[in-house]
Amino acid sequence: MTRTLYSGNRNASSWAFRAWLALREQNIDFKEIIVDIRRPQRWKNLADIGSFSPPAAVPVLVDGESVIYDSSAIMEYANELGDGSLLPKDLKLRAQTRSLVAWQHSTFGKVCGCLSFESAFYKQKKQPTISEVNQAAWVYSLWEECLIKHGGPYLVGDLSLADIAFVPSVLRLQAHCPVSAKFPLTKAWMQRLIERPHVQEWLTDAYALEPIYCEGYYSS
Ligand SMILES: N[C@@H](CCC(=O)N[C@@H](CS)C(=O)NCC(=O)O)C(=O)O
Repeated sequence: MTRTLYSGNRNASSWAFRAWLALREQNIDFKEIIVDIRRPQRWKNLADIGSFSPPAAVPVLVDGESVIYDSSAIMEYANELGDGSLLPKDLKLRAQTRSLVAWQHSTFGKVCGCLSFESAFYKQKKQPTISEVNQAAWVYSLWEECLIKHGGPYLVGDLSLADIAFVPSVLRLQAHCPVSAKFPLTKAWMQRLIERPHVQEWLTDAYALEPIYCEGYYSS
């Protein structure tokens, strides 16, 4: 096995989760090395990653001589190594799928920014603020529109990179701001995503870990 994914702690690395999930959904063989990104060991461990991958972050996929860094590049690579089914054949639908992935990748972290991926695993959840509830409802309405437009069962029809990209956000948002009956398709889509066997595999490990508390979570 020459393919190695350097990933992160199951309850902390949302980016590694996306890359790992795309590889798994495409049945790609890989060895996994979990890099401990908790403080204080985080700095030394990521510096070590920096010795072969310029961003000094996880995930990184090393495939023979190739070093593929950044979750979105790994997700695209997984799709191309596999059967290509995670991007639609139709040009415009493919562009829309990539737009959703790019949105998640670029600015989606600002949506309920204090509700981190780590916080999805806290036993004691904080009460969301009104702003967080409104932001989550706005996102749910946009997901609902996608599901109506493309007919489901996933955001652009069949399971795609867009669904995979949003899994960590689905977990952190729904853990704090449950979807209302106004968005039935979104509610069913979230459930469908979470129930996927590979998602469950990651989550079983994540819930078994000691939570990682983020500063300011309970006071924001
Ligand atoms: N854009 C990168 C983000 C990766 C990232 O921020 N990973 C975190 C762990 S979840 C990390 O390694 N951060 C180290 C740092 O930013 O210094 C990707 O999609 O892979």
